[in-house]
Amino acid sequence: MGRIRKLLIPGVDKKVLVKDAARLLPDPARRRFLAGGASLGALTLLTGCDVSDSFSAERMLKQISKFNDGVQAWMFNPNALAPEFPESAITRPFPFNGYYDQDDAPDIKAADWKLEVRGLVENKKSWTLDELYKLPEVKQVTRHICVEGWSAIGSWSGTPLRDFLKLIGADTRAKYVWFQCADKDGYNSPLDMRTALHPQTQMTFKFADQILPRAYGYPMKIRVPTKLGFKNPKYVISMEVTNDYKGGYWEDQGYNSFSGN
Ligand SMILES: Nc1nc2c(c(=O)[nH]1)N[C@H]1C(S)=C(S)[C@@H](COP(=O)(O)O)O[C@H]1N2
Ligand SMILES: [Mo]
Repeated sequence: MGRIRKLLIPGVDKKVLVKDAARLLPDPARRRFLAGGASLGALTLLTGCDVSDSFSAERMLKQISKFNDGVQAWMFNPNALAPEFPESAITRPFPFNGYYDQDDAPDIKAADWKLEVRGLVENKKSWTLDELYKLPEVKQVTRHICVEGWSAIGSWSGTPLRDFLKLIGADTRAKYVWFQCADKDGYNSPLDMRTALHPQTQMTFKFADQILPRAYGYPMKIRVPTKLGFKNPKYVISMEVTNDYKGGYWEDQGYNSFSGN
């Protein structure tokens, strides 16, 4: 069953909320927030608050009014690291989210799958899962924030995307890395190169130390803890290094492609 959920905040006027939040932010954070498009997504990422009703909107504004310089640095400094958490903070069960029901998620068999590499790279060879599993593994426990109004802490392991880009001889002066996924009606998302090279941006093969379950993107997702959930493509089948803005599933529906810091 198709199920496209829009950003819904019953009883909350999104424009008023964003305006109030901007007013509460001290300069220079306010100027940067406005220059960055002043989106609800940015506020969600900034506060970690799930705005689903007027109560949580109020809580979000309270959070913002308490901000200190440290929090602002995390939000507005592109080199800042997303906060990491202890394993005890992991949300169980971790939520599934897609634009369809979980039963309709791609069901990929390892033997049929290869990661295709395209565009501005020296080595365009496709990668099997066995080859990718041999790459160095790093674990992160970070918060995933969805614009639809929830957040959860998860544990993801895999290889830093920037190391892989180096390995394949990617032209890192290009503007984007564009990911395509196996979803039946297509899903894709462009990632700006600065974020692709961020130390925590990861080609993920495991969730909570186990092979990535189907629900969370088997066999590979891209984990981007400095961006909102929709900028974390699951079931990835190809990556293309490109200077062209190719759009994305949620980006094409009006969500800011930047969506994070
Ligand atoms: N291929 C694909 N990737 C996707 C999506 C999707 O529908 N298809 N949904 C995005 C959104 S909006 C969110 S919040 C996260 C959800 O990831 P999870 O199911 O691991 O919680 O995946 C993102 N990546
Ligand atoms: Mo999301």
